[in-house]
Amino acid sequence: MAGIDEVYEMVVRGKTKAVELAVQDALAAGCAPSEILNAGMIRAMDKVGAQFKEGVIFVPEMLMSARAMKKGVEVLRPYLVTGAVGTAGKAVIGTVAGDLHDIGKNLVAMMLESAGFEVIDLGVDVSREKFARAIEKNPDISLVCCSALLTTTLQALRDTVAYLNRASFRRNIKIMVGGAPVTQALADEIGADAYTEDAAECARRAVELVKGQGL
Ligand code: B12
Repeated sequence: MAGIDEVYEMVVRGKTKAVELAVQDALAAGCAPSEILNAGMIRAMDKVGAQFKEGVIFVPEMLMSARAMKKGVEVLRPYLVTGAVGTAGKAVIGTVAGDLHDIGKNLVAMMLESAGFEVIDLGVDVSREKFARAIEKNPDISLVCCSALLTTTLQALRDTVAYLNRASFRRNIKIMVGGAPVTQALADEIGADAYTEDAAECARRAVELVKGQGL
């Protein structure tokens, strides 16, 4: 679909203003918001990642594409977020220590809000202690989501989940983990309650998990 290809191209090239227009055009042409996100923007970030790996582009270009995608998501947000905020429970989310990637984490936060969660977003580079403090301050939190995008920060993910698993509040919360290098096998190994590959599935699973907990 032409509209989505344009979104893809402009994100790859890091053209913030053009992405904004391309997303508006794609919506006006009747493209589904989820398609614009997945086949347009997320596919573009995969291309950008591959180009970085090949040494064709460097960190500044990756950053420009990230900014462009964020702009595109801003335009899409009203079409993706629909739910009544706060009715599914309270969640806390963050990207683990040492990791600055936040696009996927922000999408997860957005989808959780759409599914009715009130979301406390701790941002990026979040220490295990900071996650724990947020839960202690908000005893009504029923869901903790940890994102990790680097193979080098999978250890921080492991440490964070281990730390939360030892805490007295553990039985009141469900822990979800995700991010490109995370797998179901890793999630099982480190003692998280659930892993999903993408943000939309995360929100669906989160609702089930928290309901199952009877909170
Ligand atoms: C954009 C980007 C950056 C930007 C980030 C800007 C930002 N604000 O986020 C910048 C330029 C800062 C950056 C820096 C670096 N990056 Co970078 N980056 C990327 C890139 C191109 C895209 C990431 C992205 O946003 N993807 C799109 C989102 C939507 O996908 P996602 O995050 O995976 O999220 C989805 C799912 O994983 C899931 N999900 C995410 N979180 C969670 C959480 C839960 C609980 C659940 C259930 C699901 C879930 O849902 C999301 C949506 O459906 C990737 C390549 C790639 N394809 O991933 C490389 C990549 C991740 N980066 C890489 C590297 C090496 C780096 C640097 C080390 C480079 C350097 N030499 O400095 C630094 C590290 C900085 C740091 N300390 O974090 C490597 C990692 C390699 C590895 N195996 O570890 C990658 C894979 C590129 C590559 N192919 O080499 N990067």
